[in-house]
Amino acid sequence: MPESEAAAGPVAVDRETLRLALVVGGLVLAVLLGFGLGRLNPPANPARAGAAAAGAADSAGGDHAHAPGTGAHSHDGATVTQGGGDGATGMSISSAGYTLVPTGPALTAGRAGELRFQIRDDGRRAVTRFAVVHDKPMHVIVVRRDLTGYRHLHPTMSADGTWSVPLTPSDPGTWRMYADFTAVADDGRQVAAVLGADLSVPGGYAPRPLPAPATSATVDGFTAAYTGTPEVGRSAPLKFRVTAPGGGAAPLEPYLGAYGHLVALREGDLGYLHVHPEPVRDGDAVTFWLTAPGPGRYRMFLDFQVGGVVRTAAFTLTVA
Ligand SMILES: [Cu+2]
Repeated sequence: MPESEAAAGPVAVDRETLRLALVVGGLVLAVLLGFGLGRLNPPANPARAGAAAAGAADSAGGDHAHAPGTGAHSHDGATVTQGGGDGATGMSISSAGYTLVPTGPALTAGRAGELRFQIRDDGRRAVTRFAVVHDKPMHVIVVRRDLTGYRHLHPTMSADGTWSVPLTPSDPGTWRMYADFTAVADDGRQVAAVLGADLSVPGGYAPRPLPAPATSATVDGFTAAYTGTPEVGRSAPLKFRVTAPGGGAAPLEPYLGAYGHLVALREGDLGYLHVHPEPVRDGDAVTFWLTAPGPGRYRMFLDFQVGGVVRTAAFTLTVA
């Protein structure tokens, strides 16, 4: 697995995790299921386990979206800081003391390249300790600024904290990259952040208009459709169903700790929305809780896995 290198980095932390697992086994198991924060740093003492377990249960309930502008708040006794003033994140290259530093070679449209970057802390040092969230220590989204060309990537980290992943931009233009991660500070504090940076891919840029709003989308014969109406400032459930090419419910497989992964990006500033999945399906529906930070148009990208292949269905959404 490409992630093994990164996951193997914080050896001392893993050992600590193992020790604590004996004390707070149930809690660690709950956290491992993929909601809330990652598994590297469980609470430092059992007294905090109760609060953390309550937090995990809250997440499992699903109604876990954070009110817009909530800012810093607490999960599992660790401080979590979200960037963005209204609940959207990813518009800033620095947030919560961390900075995204692209370090790679320039990218060329249609040519196999590599996306490379570091996350540096407020001491200008490359961060090497990350918590595993939704099965991965680092999630990277790449999209052109017209919201075409979406990619969801999981880079690997070298010992010096440089993350890299192969990337072939399909077309010229300005692309946006997002690094979605939870860093583990020296004192064990976990800080979740989504940082964004632009990447220039030289050549003529012919932006495409956003497709019309729709509640269903077809990819490789699979049709994904959702019900539910996102609202400004309120967490609302969106239920997605995927139909197989031959009809009937597609046999979804777990992907990133759930039966799907959803990212919503806002037209205009490319604000990134955290969307929290329910770990358990409702029949054949996968539920996500989404809070729209404001009115406008968004592009939602649903990753789902069938037969070992991950596909992405994209939807334009208008929030009134
Ligand atoms: Cu990911």
